[in-house]
Amino acid sequence: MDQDKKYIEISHFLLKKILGTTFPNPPVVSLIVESDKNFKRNKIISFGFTNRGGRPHAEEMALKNVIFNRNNSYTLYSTLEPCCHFGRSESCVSKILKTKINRVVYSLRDPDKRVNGSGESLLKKNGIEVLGGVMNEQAKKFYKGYILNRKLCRPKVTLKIGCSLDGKIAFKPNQRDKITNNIVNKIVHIYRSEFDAILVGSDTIKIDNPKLNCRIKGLENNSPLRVVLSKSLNLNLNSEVFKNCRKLPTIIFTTKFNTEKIKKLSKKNVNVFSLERNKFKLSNILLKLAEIGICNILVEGGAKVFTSFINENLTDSIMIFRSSFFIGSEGKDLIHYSHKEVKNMFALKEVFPVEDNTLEILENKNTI
Ligand code: AOF
Ligand code: ZN
Repeated sequence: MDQDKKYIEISHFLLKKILGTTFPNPPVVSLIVESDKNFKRNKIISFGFTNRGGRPHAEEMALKNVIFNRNNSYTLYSTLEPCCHFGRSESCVSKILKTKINRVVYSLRDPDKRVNGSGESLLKKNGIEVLGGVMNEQAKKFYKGYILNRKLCRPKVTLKIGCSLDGKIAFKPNQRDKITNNIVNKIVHIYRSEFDAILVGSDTIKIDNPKLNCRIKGLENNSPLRVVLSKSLNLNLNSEVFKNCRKLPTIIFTTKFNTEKIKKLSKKNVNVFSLERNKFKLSNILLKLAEIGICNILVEGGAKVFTSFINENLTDSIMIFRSSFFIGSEGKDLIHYSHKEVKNMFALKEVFPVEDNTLEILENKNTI
């Protein structure tokens, strides 16, 4: 039906508003549309989002308080195939079947093994008309992190880089310099709110001492979980990132076990994951993060961490905020790539002006 695309488009528009707010579950938007028997008159009578913490699911929220009229038809639109597993509560399919919904239209088949087409089959078996895959390609863009989590057991990795016109990230090694403008700062904070986690290396903690939260008014509660990589655990316990860890979950990956430092960090509510030296690899770290439900992770530095993500081919997307001045050869380089394939790994997708700076968005040509 013509209107199916229209309502799925509206759901996608609303989906953008809840990205990064539903960890550890995927964000979903659901609409209920009431129609007369000929589908000539149609109106949205309810909508729902996946709530914070991932439950209740969007469909449950949308179905709440709907009053069904015997003479009308009801279509439930959803950005994701409704679930059919008994999870933390009753499944959405089971809830839908208890109502007068006649049709279900969704965008992306749920890649979670427990669903993956079974939601659709169960609805059909019970006499509901189902149309799946509407605007599937657009949905895939929103759900790329979720798809990677469920299919490759790793989150979608985005590098966020601030650099000079000639690609330097500081005027000299081991110092923090402001390179991009103030609007870039605000944009970065808005982006942070859409991610499940931010990751940095220990040098960034030592040199920049960042808070790694979202400080835009109204989005403070959307701050992502913070992840620090530190083999040696040689970190100052008074660093900003170790403040407020009760409210803002903070994880460290290290190769140290049972040290006094770990005890002190645990007291501050920092979660420390200790890995054997030979297991301290980005692939293992990403696997662990995927297991706890992280689908989208923003890597904010520094150069060593960027270099590893690029060289190990674990980067899906790069956001480069570039200033309009050169730093020159004495500046600190962004990345030291180690093999030829890296040269052609990324495609430039979009460029936006940000006053006198630019934002370039690149995507890995080979990720699913
Ligand atoms: C839906 N609507 O709004 C969401 C869905 O831990 P549970 O029991 O909440 O289940 C999580 C799974 O539910 C998740 O992996 C995905 O398959 C699905 N998410 N499904 O019908 C929603 N968030
Ligand atoms: Zn559900």
